[in-house]
Amino acid sequence: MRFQNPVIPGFYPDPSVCRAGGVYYMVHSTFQYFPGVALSRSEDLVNWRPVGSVLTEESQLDLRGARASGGVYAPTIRHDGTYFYMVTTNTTTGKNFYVRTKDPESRWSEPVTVDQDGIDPSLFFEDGKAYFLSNGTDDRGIHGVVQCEIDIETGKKLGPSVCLWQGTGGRFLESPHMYHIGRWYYLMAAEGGTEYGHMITCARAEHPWGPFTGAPNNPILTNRNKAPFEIQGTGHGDLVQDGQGNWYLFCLGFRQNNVWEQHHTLGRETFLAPVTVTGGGWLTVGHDGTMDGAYDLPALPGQQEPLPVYTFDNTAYGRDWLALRAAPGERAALKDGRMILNGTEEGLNQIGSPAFLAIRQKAFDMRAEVTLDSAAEEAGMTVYMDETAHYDLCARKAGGRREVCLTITIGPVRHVCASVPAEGPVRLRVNGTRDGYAFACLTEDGERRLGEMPAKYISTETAGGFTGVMIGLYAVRGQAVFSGFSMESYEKTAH
Ligand code: 6LW
Repeated sequence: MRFQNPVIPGFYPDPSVCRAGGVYYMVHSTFQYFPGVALSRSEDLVNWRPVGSVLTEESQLDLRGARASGGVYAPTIRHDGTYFYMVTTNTTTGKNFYVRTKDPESRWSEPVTVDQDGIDPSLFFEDGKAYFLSNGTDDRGIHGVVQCEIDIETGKKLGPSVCLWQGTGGRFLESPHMYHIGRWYYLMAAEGGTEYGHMITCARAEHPWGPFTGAPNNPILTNRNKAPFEIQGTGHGDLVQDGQGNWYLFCLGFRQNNVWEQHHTLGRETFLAPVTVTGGGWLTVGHDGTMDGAYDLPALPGQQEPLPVYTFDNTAYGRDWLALRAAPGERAALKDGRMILNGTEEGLNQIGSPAFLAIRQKAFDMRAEVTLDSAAEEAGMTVYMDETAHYDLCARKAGGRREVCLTITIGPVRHVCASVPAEGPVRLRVNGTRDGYAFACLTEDGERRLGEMPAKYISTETAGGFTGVMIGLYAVRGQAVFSGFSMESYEKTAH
């Protein structure tokens, strides 16, 4: 099949993948969003269907007080022959923990914590043993890829944490994963930071405790010198083998909104490239150690499917719509083709859990529309990076009348750009392009344009952090009823 990258567009960072019974499952980090850790499923490695979240209960995930891009960092998913395991870090509580289940599409267990520090934990199972890896500090105080053996039933360490490898000298050695392929144990990691210098490096040893030797072709993947090219920041990946013995790499990367401006808004997305094990026993990624925008892989049958038009009928809370920092409870309900939000005192600029549900923006060229019938003091549709960077198209009460306005938050600046009087239900419309967003509302008097805002002020480069732009619906102080939602992609490529 010929496919376009990213295979999973939009805010789906830190991919980790495993195969069991001919089905592939992938997990992604979700930071301050609830429920935590996105779960997707595929039968062909190219078409991925979101199936829900791993950490669905507040007893599994406490995000109270999580700042934007805090909370859940990179997860790993593994199958030991009986159970699926998902291991991750809640950076807000500082704990590394795992949960498990026999059926990943049902409820996962309560968390088991492991007393080894660092982020990006991973598991490696072999011969009845469970190895726990992270980018931490070992029992002698040495920092790097650190490993200990654990009792998988209790999470207790069965021996010391030992530093296995310190990488190739790049900053932020992260995302360690161990694989046993043929004669060698391979340790794959990311270096360079999750920005434009990102890369994947590799080392191998004949034993899971080393000594590890770095690959002669390190970094085995980076797009840092691939220019002009829209795919940047490729790194943090995981390997998986198909039923025919072929190896593939899934990794994160991002698409610059424009080649000559270093901004990206859609977050870190998921990319796929083939992997070759050379005659000398080293791993090579893609054609030349870079990530391409498309590959032709005859070993993968079928066709890449385009993005659907997202509506309230084909989306669900916890799978497509996410809340902030806590289960939405009474604050939000999505049923019978409508979303009802019961606004509290909390607005979008606080580190809290407002009446808010959001879906990932997946294509630059897109249109999102919704009809809003609001009795709330303020309610609307927001193009939302985080609490410091969002553009809100909202209906609100102003001096006894109602109006629709475009309000922006860019860092400390909050500004009402435009407003038009509007009584009764209104249809809100956002058109996105690589350059920015155009905001309009449709009332009985016809279409009223409220203005355009550049994409770059809510990009990762301006707002900071590890997340991507979401299209959110929200309400403050009072009830708002949303209906007729659609989010359509007009991307020229397969996506
Ligand atoms: C993640 C780290 C990284 O834990 O970014 O790109 C951090 N790599 O490995 C947050 O996603």
